[in-house]
Amino acid sequence: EVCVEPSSPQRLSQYACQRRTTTINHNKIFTDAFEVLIEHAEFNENEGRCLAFMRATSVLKSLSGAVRCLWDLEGLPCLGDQTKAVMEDILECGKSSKVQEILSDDKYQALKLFTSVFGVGRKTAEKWYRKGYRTFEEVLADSSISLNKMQKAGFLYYNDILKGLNRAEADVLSQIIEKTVHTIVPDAIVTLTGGFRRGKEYGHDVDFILTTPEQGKQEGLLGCVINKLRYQGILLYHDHQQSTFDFKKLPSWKFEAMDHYEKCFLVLKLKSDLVEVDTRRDDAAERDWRAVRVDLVAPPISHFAFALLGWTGSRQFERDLRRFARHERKMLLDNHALYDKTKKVCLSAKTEEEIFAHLGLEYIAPWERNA
Ligand code: DGT
Ligand code: MG
Repeated sequence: EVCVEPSSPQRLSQYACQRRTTTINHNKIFTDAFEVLIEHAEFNENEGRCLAFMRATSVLKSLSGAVRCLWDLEGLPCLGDQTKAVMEDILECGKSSKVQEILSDDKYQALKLFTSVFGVGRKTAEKWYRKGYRTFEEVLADSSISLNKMQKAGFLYYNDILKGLNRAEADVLSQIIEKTVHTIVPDAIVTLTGGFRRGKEYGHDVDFILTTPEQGKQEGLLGCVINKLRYQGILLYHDHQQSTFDFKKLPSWKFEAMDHYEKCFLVLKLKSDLVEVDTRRDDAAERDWRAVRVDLVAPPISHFAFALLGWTGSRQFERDLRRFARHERKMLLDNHALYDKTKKVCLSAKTEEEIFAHLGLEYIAPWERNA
């Protein structure tokens, strides 16, 4: 039985930026398993294994049907012996013994729990694990541990933030942010980005890009937005990072580093009278709001297209765009610019379409970037 389009395997590119991947995933049973293996490899700093499973996950997400047998994988890129062994296990027993082993591993469970707190990264989680802690109660009871501002907010609003948001809630937030921004700069451009721009139904946060038609006028905008949100009584947490952007610097092809635009990471109150917000919590506290995570990024208009392409994701799509640019085109791409190493020039762009064209890539729409 052929379950994957017969002609597609041979033509499928190894680069996610040459595939169209919607939010419909026919191979969730495999990709969910791989995501555990990816996280486990991340915790153990096994970069190679991590990358191998991320690429395999991305290929499976792009398929137009479910994989029913190993024969279906013939000719597909990025699927090595390791990934095939896990898939074989799942095809035969409905689950992977390797994944089951990780899920019941004490260290994996602790790191997974600790890194689910906003502001807690792998290193901090590892430190707490080494101290012998396995629960939040144990961490919070240790007076020698000093939490930073972000982690304090992370614990305070843990249940709310963990829940994330749906599309309707993201739309309400869009209206709030737009209204607030427009009282400061009436012609400012507010663009929803991240997972919701890719058509996802749920997200862990809502991401926006703010810019102004007049070059440079976006400077100072975020500070004003933060003040207005505070005045509205909906600002629960903010981390405002100033721009460290240098127009003369060449793009960095490394993905993991944050970009240099002015940005802020926020926790806002989403009121339930605005939308049917689910405010139920474990502690059953009576309140009419829920805490949600919002990111705002403010690039100058000259760099808007690069910022938008970079923040729309998915992360794997971004990684492969950069890898494709470097290996196939001798170009350096990041959230700020595209540099042609052969011609020794930066290629400017007003739209995402122009960036794809510079790279000699077919345009891939945001909802097809769920790689
Ligand atoms: P989610 O989890 O539903 O919010 O999903 P996304 O795709 O919205 O993920 P998010 O909000 O973490 O990030 C949105 C995009 O922004 C992501 O696809 C790539 C970009 N981005 C976020 N963090 C970083 C980073 O540390 N470095 C770089 N280069 N890009 C990032
Ligand atoms: Mg997001």
